[in-house]
Amino acid sequence: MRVSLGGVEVPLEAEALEPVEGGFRLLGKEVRVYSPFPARAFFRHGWQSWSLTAWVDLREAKRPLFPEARRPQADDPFLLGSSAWWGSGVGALKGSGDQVLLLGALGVGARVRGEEDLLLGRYADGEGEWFLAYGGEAEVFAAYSRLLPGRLPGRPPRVFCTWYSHYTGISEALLLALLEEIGDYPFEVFQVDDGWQRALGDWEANEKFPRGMAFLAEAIRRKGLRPGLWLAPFLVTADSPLYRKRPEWVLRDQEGRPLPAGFNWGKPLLALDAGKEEVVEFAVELLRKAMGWGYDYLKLDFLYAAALPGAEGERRYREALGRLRQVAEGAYLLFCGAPVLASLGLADGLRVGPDVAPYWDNEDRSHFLADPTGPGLKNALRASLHRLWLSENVHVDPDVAYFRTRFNLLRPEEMRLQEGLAHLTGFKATSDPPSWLLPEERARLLAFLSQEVPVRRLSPYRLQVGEEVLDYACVL
Ligand code: 9PG
Repeated sequence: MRVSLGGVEVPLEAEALEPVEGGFRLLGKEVRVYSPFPARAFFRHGWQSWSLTAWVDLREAKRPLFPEARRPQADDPFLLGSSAWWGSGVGALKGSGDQVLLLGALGVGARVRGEEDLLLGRYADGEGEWFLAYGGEAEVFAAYSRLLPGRLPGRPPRVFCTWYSHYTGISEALLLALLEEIGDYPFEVFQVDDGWQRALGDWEANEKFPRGMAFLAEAIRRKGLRPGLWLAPFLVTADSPLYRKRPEWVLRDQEGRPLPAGFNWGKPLLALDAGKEEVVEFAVELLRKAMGWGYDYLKLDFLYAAALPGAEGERRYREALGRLRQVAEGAYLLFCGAPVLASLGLADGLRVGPDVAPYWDNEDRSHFLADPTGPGLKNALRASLHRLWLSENVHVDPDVAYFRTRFNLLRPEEMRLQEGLAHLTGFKATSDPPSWLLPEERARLLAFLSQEVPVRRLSPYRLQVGEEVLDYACVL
């Protein structure tokens, strides 16, 4: 069959077809759409928060991400393993002009492949619906986002997050001192990140938190802030007590070997099988426990583990996370390291890029290991910038902004680019302790948190933020 889209004829193969606002709705386990123009670039949508999301040049050879052990933590391993360009759920083509052809799944568990003359969409299992559109980049992505699930609880929060200054080096004494320090700034959430727990799977306060997590939550509340806590509910390592106690909870391959779930903290990671009722109950109890301590802002991290091996696991993921959403109805859930499209409608906030870091780029990892998912401002900006179209579905979290020059290799103009995304999305977070800041940096942090600066999108990759024009061409 063929359809007429924005004045051009587009041949396609699908089981059914109907016009909808802004394009067409297609049906099929596999659909093929033939491009009306020779495509040069493919919008490659990464699977989870940290995955590469950008326009890629179709004429350039794809380089395999190295080492293989990191792949499950970087993206849907299928996307990385194929020699063709595949994206997660949605893909788009661009030629020499401004027009874009977009094919996006309306259900979970789909992938889209891009070639010079073709967009091929495929659901991992079963039939599903698709959206097809042709037009300006902003318009086609906006039309797609309107058909996806959403949940926008008020405006995004202003967060002090402990990760990007103290990393795992946090303790009760240090956090109590930090709470004193930030008292004069209009934060709403004080979020305790990784470093408080005994081990992955062993979610009790470690010896650095002698009075326990409920005590800390109470101290945070007394300062007028909402207590936030980091959790990775579906992750364990081979030396986790939970793994030794419940080896049968771990996600395994056909041969019964634990499925690799990435590599972090210097160890290989394993995933809990979110298809098992006991595992979901464990996660439910974990959230209940954290909320019982007084935390009602939860950063649920490394969530891709609940969906491995990739698109095939997204239905299971959505069911499990739907259960967590129910028990934490009143809490703010920030999803991180999470399959992006499968999280819509469940997450309040969603990290849409890799971690920032106080440097621009780790070239060894980004370039020589062909891994664009590692911490660094360049990688973080690139992915976040290409996911701003999700802003009507979820609070888009571009990660924290930096104001400090202490312990920081970033140049001021690089930090501004990150600050610009925070102004645009409204998700304002930092990890900079005021005591690390110079007087003018403190003033800038205060203005960042307390002022609403008008933001105008001059083009998809240029922003006017207040008086300043920010050009993101350096990360494209
Ligand atoms: C805590 C951190 C912070 C951070 C999260 C997540 O691909 N990687 O190597 C990789 C490592 C760490 C990481 C993300 C990716 O960080 O995004 O905000 O909470 O965990 O350990």
